[in-house]
Amino acid sequence: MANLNGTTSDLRTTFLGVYSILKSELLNDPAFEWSDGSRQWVDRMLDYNVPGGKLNRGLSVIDSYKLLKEGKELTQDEVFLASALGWCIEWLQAYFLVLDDIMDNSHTRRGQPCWFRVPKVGMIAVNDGVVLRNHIPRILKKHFREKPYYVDLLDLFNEVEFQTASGQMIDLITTLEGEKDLSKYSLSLHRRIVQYKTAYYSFYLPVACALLMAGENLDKHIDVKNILIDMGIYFQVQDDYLDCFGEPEKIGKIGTDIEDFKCSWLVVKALEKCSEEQKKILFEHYGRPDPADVAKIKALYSELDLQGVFAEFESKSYEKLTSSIEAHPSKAVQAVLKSFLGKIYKRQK
Ligand code: DMA
Ligand code: MG
Ligand code: MG
Ligand code: MG
Repeated sequence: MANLNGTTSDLRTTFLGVYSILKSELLNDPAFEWSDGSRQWVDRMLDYNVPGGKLNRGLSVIDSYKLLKEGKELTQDEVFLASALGWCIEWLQAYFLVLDDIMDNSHTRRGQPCWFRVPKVGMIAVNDGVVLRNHIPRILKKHFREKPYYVDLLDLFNEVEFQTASGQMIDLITTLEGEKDLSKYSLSLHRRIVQYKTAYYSFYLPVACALLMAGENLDKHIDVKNILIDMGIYFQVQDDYLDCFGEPEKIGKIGTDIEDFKCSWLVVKALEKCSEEQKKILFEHYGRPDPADVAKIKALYSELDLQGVFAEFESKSYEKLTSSIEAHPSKAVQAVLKSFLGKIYKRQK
């Protein structure tokens, strides 16, 4: 393989090189009798769903591991292993997104039609999601079976998957309550949903992978975990904001939260700020598929200056997160957390 130290190629290129290796291993997995057709299907399904995102989560494993090693040059082997763990997170994300787009009735993802909307895919996408999920333990078994932290890795991925699936469940069943009475939506309900559906897998998991690789015991890093959870909550508030106010060309997806009756941060803030008159509009037009209803809700959000409310939330969150990071005793851990925060602050995609 080319260079794994990133001296002649940048980290992203190296990382993508590891994707090709993992993919070809999976396409030749001896546990299955492959045919050309099945191999081609998985090949295309992986290329469509796994590598096309920002790769923030995956790349963070390598970044974090480097910072934990305090700048010591990583060996080729360490770069490969950290990349493989990064890809396991990208696989986990692909699995959740393929299914999330079906459940949210979304149209586009990463600038292309959602996988289930591709002709001849349809509900085969459900099983593709399950296949993606099953690739994770296969990658871990192939590359980490002999490591002292193998059991902890498996346990970590299982725990985080359970938390994420539970978060997705409450994201979905909360809309049933909202349809009965929109005023049930609150900031604490929102926080619970986004903590579980987003924060654990997007923020805690990459750093936890790096910590395990560095030989650390995760039970000793509860404080790091708590900061990462808060960062994840902030990240999902951004996602909710961008669902309505982001540019589809930049975020690569068209928002559906209003149509889907979601307990979005925006609707919670709107409920907090609205007059009795405005509340009527909210109750009448939220959660309806007609673009005219959606437009009424968006106009109300602007009238309530939710852009301004969000801008304030964003800078407050940044200040709070920065001060909790600076209170951490380890400079290496501070660097990991600051690098993460820097990547998402004021993001537009
Ligand atoms: C998605 O939340 C969470 C997971 C676990 C995929 P979301 O539906 O708001 O995400 P998106 O806006 O990307 O569809
Ligand atoms: Mg979604
Ligand atoms: Mg969703
Ligand atoms: Mg969203």
